[in-house]
Amino acid sequence: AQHAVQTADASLAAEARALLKRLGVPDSAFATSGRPALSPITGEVIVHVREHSPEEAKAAITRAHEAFKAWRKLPAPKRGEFVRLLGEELRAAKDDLGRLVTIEAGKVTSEGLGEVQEMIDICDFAVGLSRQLYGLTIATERADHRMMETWHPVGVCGVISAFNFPVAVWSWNAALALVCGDSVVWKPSEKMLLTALATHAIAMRAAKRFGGVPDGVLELILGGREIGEILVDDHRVPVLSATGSTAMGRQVGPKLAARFARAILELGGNNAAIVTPTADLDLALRGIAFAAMGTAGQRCTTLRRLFVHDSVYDKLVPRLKKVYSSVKIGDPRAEGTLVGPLIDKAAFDGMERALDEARAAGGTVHGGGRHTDGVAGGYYAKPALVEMTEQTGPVLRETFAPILYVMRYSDFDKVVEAHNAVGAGLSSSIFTLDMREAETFISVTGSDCGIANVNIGPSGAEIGGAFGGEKETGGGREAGSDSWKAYMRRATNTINYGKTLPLAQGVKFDV
Ligand code: UN1
Repeated sequence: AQHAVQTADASLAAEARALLKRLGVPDSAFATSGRPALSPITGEVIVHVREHSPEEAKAAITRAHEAFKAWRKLPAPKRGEFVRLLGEELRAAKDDLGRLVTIEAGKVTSEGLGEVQEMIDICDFAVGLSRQLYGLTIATERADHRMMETWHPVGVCGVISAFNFPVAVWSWNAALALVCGDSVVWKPSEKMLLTALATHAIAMRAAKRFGGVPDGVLELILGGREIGEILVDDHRVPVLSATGSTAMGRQVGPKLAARFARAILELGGNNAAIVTPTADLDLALRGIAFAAMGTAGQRCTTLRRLFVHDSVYDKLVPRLKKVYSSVKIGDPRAEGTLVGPLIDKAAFDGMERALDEARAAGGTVHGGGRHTDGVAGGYYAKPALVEMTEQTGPVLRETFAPILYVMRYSDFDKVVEAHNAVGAGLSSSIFTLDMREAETFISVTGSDCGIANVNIGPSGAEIGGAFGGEKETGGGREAGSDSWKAYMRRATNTINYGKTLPLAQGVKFDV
């Protein structure tokens, strides 16, 4: 198997180019002068992609703005029909697009496919939603009046997505925005140009089948930060969903606030789990391993801090160390690989730096360092388990790499406090069979995160729930539940069907 992987490397670029062709990406997307699109599997360049100029980006927003004017008039269930076709096209392309996610983002095969499955799931969700964009009818205090609310499309929805979920994040936003009657302009991570091009081509096929999708309803703009800024600054973009670091959110958030645009911010996480005395340790072990090492620690929901009760620490942590030292790291295409490459050298260096800081802060590091066996190029890291005596130094921030900081605790109230004592507030979990602990953890005095789980790790959320977090995570919610409301504007309507004009609050104004 080792040999097969080595020889397959020679054809990685060729395979990726064949996938792009099959997925319908036109040759005009590529130019030798463009930005190199790399695979983190080997670090090799697959192809050079033509990026957009600022003028082209502005023109795309203009097209989207014009398209919105027509799209908003189509009944929502009809818009849902387009999203249904998008889901069908994604189903047909699942294997190819999943494989391309593996090649471009370095995700292991099942996670590459899983990412496309999330896209399909949100399409299904949005199709149902297209017949459920309900407003309330409200009791009015005036006779012969009716009060109700209507939800209207809001305009162009900008989407800025990160490298780690290169296509799913677009779909959570786009599927909802489309049924809500918005048009969408997408600026993907400059590290993820190929999967973005492929996704756009898939969506264009669905649009063609649908027939009546106005040109510009879905736009893709490729480029670096300056292209993203155009989307952030353009007043014709009333809602912008941005996924990335807290540092990025600090730049984007105030700019959107200055022009009163709606921000859906999906920023950093520093997610924790608590393992209590009654925890099912077999289950906890698996939950922790997937959440901490899966996707090579590059999910915003990745488990980064683990609090283990004194009474189970010496049972759980040695087992965890064993799992860490035996987990299969390597080419994400190879069967059985659980941990693929980091996205690039900067990510690996960031991990090394955090581990040095942890050592300096008194931590004991198990694992870590570069994995080189059986891989040709790329930055593969050995996942690190770091025993810390206190929550300090690098434990307090997000390092986008497979590092799990482990700490002991003895008091439940204090551990909940420690759990919440970081900047981010995305996801969290508790492993316990004690009903009081479980309920307290998800209660008002428990976890302060947007996601709080019991006997499940913090990562791997389904699309049916609202996804997002509090504090430095940015407060945005995407995907399920009533997240759709962020993509629409609400009008409150009061209708007088009587012959007099009673005023609210009993005010008299007789002229
Ligand atoms: C992200 O890392 O950007 O819950 C999102 C999860 C996925 C989404 C992660 N459904 O892990």
